[in-house]
Amino acid sequence: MTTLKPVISEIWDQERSWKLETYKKNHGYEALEKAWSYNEGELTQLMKDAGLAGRGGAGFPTGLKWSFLPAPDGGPRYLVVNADESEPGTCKDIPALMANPHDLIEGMAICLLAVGGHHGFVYLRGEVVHVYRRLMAAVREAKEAGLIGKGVGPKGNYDLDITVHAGAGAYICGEETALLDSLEGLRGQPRLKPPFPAAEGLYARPTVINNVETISSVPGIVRNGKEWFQDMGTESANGHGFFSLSGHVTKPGQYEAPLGITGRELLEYAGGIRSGHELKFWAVGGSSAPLFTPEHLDVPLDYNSVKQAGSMLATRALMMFDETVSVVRVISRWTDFYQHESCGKCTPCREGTFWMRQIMHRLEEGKGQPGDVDLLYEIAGNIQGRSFCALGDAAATPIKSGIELFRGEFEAGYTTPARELFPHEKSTLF
Ligand code: L3W
Ligand code: SF4
Repeated sequence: MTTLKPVISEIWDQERSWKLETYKKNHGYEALEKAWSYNEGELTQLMKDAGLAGRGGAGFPTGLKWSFLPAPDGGPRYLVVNADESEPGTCKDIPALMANPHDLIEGMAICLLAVGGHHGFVYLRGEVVHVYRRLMAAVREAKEAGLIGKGVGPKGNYDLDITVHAGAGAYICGEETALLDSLEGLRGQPRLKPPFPAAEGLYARPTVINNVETISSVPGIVRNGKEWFQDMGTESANGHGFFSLSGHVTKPGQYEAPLGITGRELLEYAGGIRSGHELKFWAVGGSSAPLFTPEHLDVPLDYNSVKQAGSMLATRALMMFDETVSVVRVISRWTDFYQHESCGKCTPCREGTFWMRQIMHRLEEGKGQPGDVDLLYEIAGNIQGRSFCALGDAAATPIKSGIELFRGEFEAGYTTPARELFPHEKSTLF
């Protein structure tokens, strides 16, 4: 049985874990102190050697991303932290920011040193006002302690500023280039890539964009060394990560563990499926990835293994559904979400999510028309690979996967409402 590995969450159950005092008592800011003595390029190399990959969904190698920044030209270079967490089921960054904001601040300071930047931004989901306040208070504490601010570091000559920016609650602003537009005060819509943000990001300057969990993983690596990180995980995926369990599990929550832990092991830590019920299907990487069934419970949850098994590790948001749940109703709610959040820039996603939503609603209400399931599958297939950003694909993926796995349930929607087929559905999810 794989042992859980609390790293970012190690101090979460300590009293006032979010305070600088608590963080410092638990080795907080020791990594930053160490980082000041690294030569140019060494911190980036350390991330490459450790094998840290982006924890926001794509799993892109972090050190490689940092190394993409062009050589300094005297102008500003930025770090932007993506804290716009809003994918259904994804709930790791917000608790991490609430319980341990200094881990992120320390990681940001180290990343800025690594890339020769002086200004970091946190783009935070707008609805979480309590997190905004906590993060602002933590930045203030770090400034007052002289850890960041003007003229910090052993020579007192390095400026390290952090700005916390609250978005306005649009899922698309979690897409990195839409986030940059939003941060610049524009309407948040994805930009054409390339140029990638590493070359032309915020205010058209070289910019590193990483997820909260990615940057919060940096201090541990600097403090404990690359071997410590390499020793966790599998051959293709090093280190620790959050696995967010929700749905019909006995103890939902965040489980920080080495990558490669299985769904079965996580389920055991979470007390199993609620008493008297059994697992029907589950989402492994939030609502954007193909669904898994009980037969996937032993797949090691690392990038390659999950891909080989036909899904995506993505945000490691495991949503577990028991036999009382209608797959049509679940996917219908996700489709509502994607249609609502579609930014409207490209036709396949703007129109396609609207059509898919109409058909999903018909099937859910038992008012489907003959041929609807094939039509739905075809529309989803036409959106995939033809949308401007990942949101279009994300909307289409669970629909295709749901039909492939549970076609009979979709076709039952020609005659029978889902609520009649699943009268005992008891869920806190809807
Ligand atoms: C420079 C190159 N940079 C790639 C950078 C790129 C980005 C990173 C990965 O989306 C995924 C998405 C969602 N020169 C580069 C380069 N880069 N080639 O590498 O890029 P990409 O486009 O693969 O991913 P992304 O845009 O960062 C993230 C999936 O995550 N997802 C997300 C869910 C939601 C949340 C949330 O609510 N917090 O994360 C779920 O599946 O679909 O595939 O930085 O610039 N040649
Ligand atoms: Fe906007 Fe959807 Fe097109 Fe992305 S795929 S650019 S969210 S309309």
